[in-house]
Amino acid sequence: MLDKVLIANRGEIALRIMRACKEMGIKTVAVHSKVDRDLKHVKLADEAVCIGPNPSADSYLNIPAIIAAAEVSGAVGIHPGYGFLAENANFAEQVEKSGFTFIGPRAETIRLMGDKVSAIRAMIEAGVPTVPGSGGPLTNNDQKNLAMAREIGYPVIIKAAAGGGGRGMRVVHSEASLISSISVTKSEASGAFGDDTVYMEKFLVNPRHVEIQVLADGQGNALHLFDRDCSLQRRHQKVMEEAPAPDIDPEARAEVLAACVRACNKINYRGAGTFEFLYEDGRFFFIEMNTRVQVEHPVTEQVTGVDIIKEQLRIASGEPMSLRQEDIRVLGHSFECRINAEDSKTFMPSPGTISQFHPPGGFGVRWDSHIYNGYTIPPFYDSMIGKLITYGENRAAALEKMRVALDELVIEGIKTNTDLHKQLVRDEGFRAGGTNIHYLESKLIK
Ligand code: MV4
Repeated sequence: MLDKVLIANRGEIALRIMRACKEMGIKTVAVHSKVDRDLKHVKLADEAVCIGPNPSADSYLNIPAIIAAAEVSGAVGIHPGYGFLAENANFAEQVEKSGFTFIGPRAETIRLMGDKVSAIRAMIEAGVPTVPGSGGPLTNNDQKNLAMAREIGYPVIIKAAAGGGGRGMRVVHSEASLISSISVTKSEASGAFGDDTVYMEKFLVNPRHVEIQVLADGQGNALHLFDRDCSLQRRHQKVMEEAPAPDIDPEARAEVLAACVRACNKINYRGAGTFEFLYEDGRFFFIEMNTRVQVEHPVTEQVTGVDIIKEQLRIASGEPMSLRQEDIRVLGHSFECRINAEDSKTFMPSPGTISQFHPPGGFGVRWDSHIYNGYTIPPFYDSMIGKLITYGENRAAALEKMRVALDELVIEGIKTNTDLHKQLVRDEGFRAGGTNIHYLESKLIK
């Protein structure tokens, strides 16, 4: 087992990783920016190293500083968490070349999935269902592109190969705007990512966002931990997630789960990963793969009983998978509300000092957060300050748990989005289950 792990992240996920390390007897090294010396996990770490000034670019994205901190502290492994350097193939490569263990997939796999065109190609080869589309980069041949869109059928969507997560994409509703949309998406992609490669897909009008969690040991053993629904989002930021995804066609689910495991084995995937799908009219369509642990991993942990972070640490230690697919079952239902320090009307970040804090509790209630009474949320980073997770024997029970837990949560001194969640758990449409990716934004406009 890894002896000492450096956690190259901050906030709730750094604390989550630290707890798993401590339970496994792994020593921990926290790295932090100047302002982050008061973070809860920094105080709890065996060692802490300041890696630079407050802007992420100078600290949490500073590869030489992080590798130097691993060297001086004697860490053997580096866990990237999510965001920051988690899906940076060059970072993974430099970590390994410096003699440390990157707690995640091989750099080559991160690169394969970071390029959305090569990711889709790999999925097609593995028999994972993808959205009808170009299946490769668009050429500069206007006539060919027009013919392709006509064949696929409008609306289509043009996406940047280097994009993902909603960045660098444009919907095209008719032939008249196809060619100009391709060139605008290309020049935006060139500016944003330094790569103007774009591809085309049929635009699905009312899909749900359903994703599948996988674990693989890189030694030929891959398994899935079933699915999550992450359709409730605003501007590509997820707001509330649940596991399992409600009201999914059982045959389509069984097929797609098996296909994801097949794909992991085909590319010799190592670590935790997530296959993102759009789900519409009872069918799954692959769009992207995330090669990291995700914010919403706790809902899967609640319904499967598998500690995903501990599994990441075991896999990185070189242990073969101890879990067996046939032992993994979904029992009950789980929700996660992302609690953000933001204005409930304008969604503007609301950093500041927490003057009163009372977390909710009780059977089936989990609070994953680094905040404490008197903690000051700095203005430099993401505004998510905690995740409230509930578990119940079925969807309705987990939702009632969430209603009560949200009413118990007290955070004063800053603005939070707690009221939005309180409205959502009482919303008839959401309570019925299975709402699509447009539901939250259409509700908010009213
Ligand atoms: C799509 C789509 C419809 N059709 N692709 C947005 C984020 C990125 N991961 C992919 N996204 C989408 N791709 C096709 N072919 C609609 C979206 C989309 C979306 C997807 C998941 C969750 C929320 C979304 C909100 C708007 C658009």
